[in-house]
Amino acid sequence: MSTSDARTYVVEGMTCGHCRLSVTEEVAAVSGVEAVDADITTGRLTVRGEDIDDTAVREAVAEAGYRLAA
Ligand SMILES: [Cu+2]
Repeated sequence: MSTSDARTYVVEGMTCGHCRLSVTEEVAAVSGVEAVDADITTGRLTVRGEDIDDTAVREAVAEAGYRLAA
């Protein structure tokens, strides 16, 4: 059985398509992640996958140069 689900985060500091691409690429590399969508207008980051680790997502966003809103 798949335990795939979707989680939503808010990323601070994304202002353009390059920001969006950087965050998307880093988060897509997190274990278990199947799909990532980032909206630069709202900062909303939607991550779909199995057993997603919030800490790993946070670290991936930081790796891209941004941070999650508290
Ligand atoms: Cu940018």
